[in-house]
Amino acid sequence: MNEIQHGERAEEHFGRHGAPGGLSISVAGLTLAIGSKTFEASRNETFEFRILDQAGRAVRDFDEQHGERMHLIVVRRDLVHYQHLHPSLGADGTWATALVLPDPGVYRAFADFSTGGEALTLGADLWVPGNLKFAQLPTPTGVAHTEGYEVALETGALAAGAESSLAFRITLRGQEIEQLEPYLGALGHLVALREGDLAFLHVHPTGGAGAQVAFHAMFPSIGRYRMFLQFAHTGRVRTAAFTVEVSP
Ligand SMILES: [Cu+2]
Repeated sequence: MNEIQHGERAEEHFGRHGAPGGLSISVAGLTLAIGSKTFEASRNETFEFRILDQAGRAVRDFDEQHGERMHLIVVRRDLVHYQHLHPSLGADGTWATALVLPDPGVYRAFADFSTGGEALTLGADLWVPGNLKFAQLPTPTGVAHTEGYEVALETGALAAGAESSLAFRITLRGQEIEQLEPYLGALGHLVALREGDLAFLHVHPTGGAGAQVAFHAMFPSIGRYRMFLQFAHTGRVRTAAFTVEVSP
């Protein structure tokens, strides 16, 4: 695991450009260019995109982060239907992956990558026409359930602009699981998105053991955030989602 040193974190969280990631389709001369942005609900489609430089050429050299050269996060704008995919890179610089968008709505696609040593998260919207039913953000809670697992969030009060420690403990049928399995070079992967604009926070794994995995996160402002924890157990990746409230 490429553990990021403490002092470098603030810069990585906010980028060198002063803002959280994922809010823009173009940052630092690099632009996310997507193929078709309109999808049919529940249909298995191919999603293609490229990262273009200022001259409009597709970037083809990407650095590995957490064992992959591209992390693609897709979530509906009301923060349901979270997906985390690893597209493959074609020789011409086109990234491609199968993608199913389950229900109508507007989705946000985040391309999270590093090139030339610079880590960036670019974002663009995808559309699924149809009869829209938006979900309310669930109220904050310290426990989430997924596929029979209960995941408990152990943290103190979360404060804007300060580094927060987040730990998760995973039980199955009332018993702590014996050992989390490695996923993306750590014992889990966590993405936090801000309600209202879907600002994308970089969160770094800080360790863990047995049934517990821990992270450091920097929430840039007050407000509510939806956190998506992914962990591996019995050979499968599971996703648990939490709403948290960040105070001044
Ligand atoms: Cu990934």
